[in-house]
Amino acid sequence: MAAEHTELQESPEHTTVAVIGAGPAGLTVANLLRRSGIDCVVLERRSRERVAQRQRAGIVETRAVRMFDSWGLADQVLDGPPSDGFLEFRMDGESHLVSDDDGSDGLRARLCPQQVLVQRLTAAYLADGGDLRFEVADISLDDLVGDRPTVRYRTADGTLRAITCAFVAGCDGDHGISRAAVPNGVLTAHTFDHGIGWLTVLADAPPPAHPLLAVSPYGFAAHFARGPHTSRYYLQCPPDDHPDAWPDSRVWEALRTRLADPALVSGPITDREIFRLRSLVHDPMQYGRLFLVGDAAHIVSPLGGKGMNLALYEADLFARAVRDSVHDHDDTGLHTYSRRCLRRVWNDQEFSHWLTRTLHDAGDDTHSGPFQRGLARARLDRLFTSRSAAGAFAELMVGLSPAPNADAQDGPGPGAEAC
Ligand code: RFL
Repeated sequence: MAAEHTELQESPEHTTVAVIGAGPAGLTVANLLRRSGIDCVVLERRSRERVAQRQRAGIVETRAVRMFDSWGLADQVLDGPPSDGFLEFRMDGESHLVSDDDGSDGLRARLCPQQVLVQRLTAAYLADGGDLRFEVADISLDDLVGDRPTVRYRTADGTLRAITCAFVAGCDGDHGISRAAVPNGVLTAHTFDHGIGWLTVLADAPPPAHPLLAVSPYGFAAHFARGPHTSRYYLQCPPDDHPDAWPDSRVWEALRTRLADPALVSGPITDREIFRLRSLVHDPMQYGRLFLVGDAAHIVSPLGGKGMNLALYEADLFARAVRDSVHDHDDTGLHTYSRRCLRRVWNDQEFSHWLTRTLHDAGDDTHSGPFQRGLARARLDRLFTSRSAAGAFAELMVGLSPAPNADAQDGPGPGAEAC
């Protein structure tokens, strides 16, 4: 019974960084801190098995691959072959290949499903002696603007524990407790609802030759690899639609029509859900000694493949900032964290928004009318025929813009004062 467990069982532990959440953001933060010789504790509410099964993203972008490589972690945590760098746009059945070759040298994007990255980051962290506690409950954060925040939580057997720390990394996604611990009025939420739904289906079926985005009068559809024998598909649908309205036969028929591929090979569907395309940014991404990382601070609609990759970018920035503070007493990285993150967040939101609008408007013109349809098709035509338009697109795909030297010019971010 809860009343038996309200007593704190031990005096508080101390660590330098308490990391809340063991998704891509939290596990990357933890691994990079460990590599920097900085102690941390990761608290995750789910079991190791549940965390390791969450299938979402499929590509680690070029910038993130180079980031893992710079920490000596690329071989350990990235599975799968390099992406060949091509994206296929299928317009009313006509194929256009667009390359992500931005002219830069070095490692390129890797095909690596999110759950595989999470499994490998978990294994790397534990093999390195990392402290990762699964199935914790009732986490609360106190004294975030003081020198020593306190994290309280309950273990799986109901024992109440407390950890004091120098910093909290809030890596617990959109529905976590970290952002909720910030007092009302401190953060501003910028939201956008595209008014579009997507049915997403995971199936044991052959992946496409290239990530495939299809535009047609029947609505948007996409087909992505999620492993050598696994695919993820997306079908535009009304935002209030229900998965039960999409039996297998309807899914495969709609995919064959919209992908203009009557011979598309089907397979057992293992997951099916409908979600609304929405975008969200919280500003600032810091409150006192709490730093929000990844989906805890923002949601990017999936087109463009930026959500997980942004989380990896911010994890790197945060770990470097803590390293500089702890080892060199240099707090510049902490003070500029929010502003530097938000610069990239808005950059990626714009890319994702552009791609989302363009691919939906160019298809079914009942959605936004024939004028918007004409504009969207003109944008795609420019992408397929103009070398400079293709170059700008490639730069956004690989994740190397805005350039790091531009980051360095940023001043302290809002909300940085309390740290
Ligand atoms: P996560 O992955 O949500 O992990 C948060 C972790 O925190 C835990 N947690 C808590 N732990 C302790 N206490 C609490 N109170 C807690 N509350 C939550 C959770 O159990 C979990 O383990 O956030 P993180 O680490 O910031 O990573 C973000 C990415 O997961 C996300 O951006 C991507 O999945 C977005 N996304 C995609 N991103 C890409 O880069 N490329 C893609 O192709 C791509 N496809 C997608 C996507 C997201 C999708 N969804 C969510 C609509 C496709 C889909 C369908």
